[in-house]
Amino acid sequence: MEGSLAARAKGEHFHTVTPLLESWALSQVAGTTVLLKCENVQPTGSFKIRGIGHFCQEVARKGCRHLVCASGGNAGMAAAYSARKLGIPVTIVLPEGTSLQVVRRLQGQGAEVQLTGKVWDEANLRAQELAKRDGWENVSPFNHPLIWEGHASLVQELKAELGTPPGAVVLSVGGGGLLAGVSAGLAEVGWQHVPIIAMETQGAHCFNAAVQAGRLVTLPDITSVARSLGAKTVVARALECTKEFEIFSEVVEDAEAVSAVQRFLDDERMLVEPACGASLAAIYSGLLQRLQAEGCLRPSLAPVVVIVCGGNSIDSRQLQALRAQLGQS
Ligand code: PLV
Repeated sequence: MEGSLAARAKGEHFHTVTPLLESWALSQVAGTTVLLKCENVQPTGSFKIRGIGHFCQEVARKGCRHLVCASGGNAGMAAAYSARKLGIPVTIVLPEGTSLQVVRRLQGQGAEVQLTGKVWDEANLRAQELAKRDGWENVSPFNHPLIWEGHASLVQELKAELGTPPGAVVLSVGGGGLLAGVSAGLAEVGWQHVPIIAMETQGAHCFNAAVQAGRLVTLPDITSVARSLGAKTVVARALECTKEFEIFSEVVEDAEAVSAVQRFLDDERMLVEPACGASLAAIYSGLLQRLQAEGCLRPSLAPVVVIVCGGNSIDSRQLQALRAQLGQS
């Protein structure tokens, strides 16, 4: 308890400043210097701790007595970690298909875990129900200004390290929290002109569907293996961002995302989820070069930052199974 009180009193961030590493292998593929913002080494295995840690600290300060979070897994890990640091009980609601490994890790953080519904949207209904209890607070994985504010710290770190703006930032979009946060960060540091390449997989492409339609669209189902991108509707703020920032919305097939995960493992010896593979596929599938060829991006680009968002829901056996499912092995 002493540690938690200390953390609360000091208001220290729960996230760490992550390395920005130049990737020789990805730079070779892209024909442009590629820098990896390694969010996979955050305490909870993904960037989520930035925004969710910030959100949880704020609601704890206001007297919240129990946290509840519906999650594809990674937001839940961040909420469970934050709750433990703050000394507050936490309930994580996950879709039924979530791997046992993720459930165990959450329980290891002291979280109560409930499994319900086929996809995140269904688990979220249960979380909203629980959050009506007195003193309980719902932690959205992506839909809150405090979460975006927390994610924006990632861009502050880029600014501190690079000084000058990157040629583009590549990131993955699930519910759109990372996109909203990075956009906010770019505006804060005066880099609002930096192009953002917003990656999704087919079957979890709610942002792309919204961009195409010019309004929010709810997907009928999540069919992609990138479960952590599996929100049926993107946050309204993400769509608004398209009016204020230069955002290219791109969709790759599951096979490209999973193949990118495998190549990244071999190239950089880091294992990430298909949700992150979607961003890596922007390089490995030649999408960056295509955008350059089409005149969307300059032919001679400043270093491109790929946000390696990470993820917990992957191990060597799961990767093998995904590759077999997609006919890659
Ligand atoms: N995952 C959320 C939403 O899932 C969650 O509950 O964990 N990369 C990784 C590894 C992620 O876990 C997520 C979000 C994203 C990218 C996309 O971030 P977002 O939702 O802020 O766009 C259904």
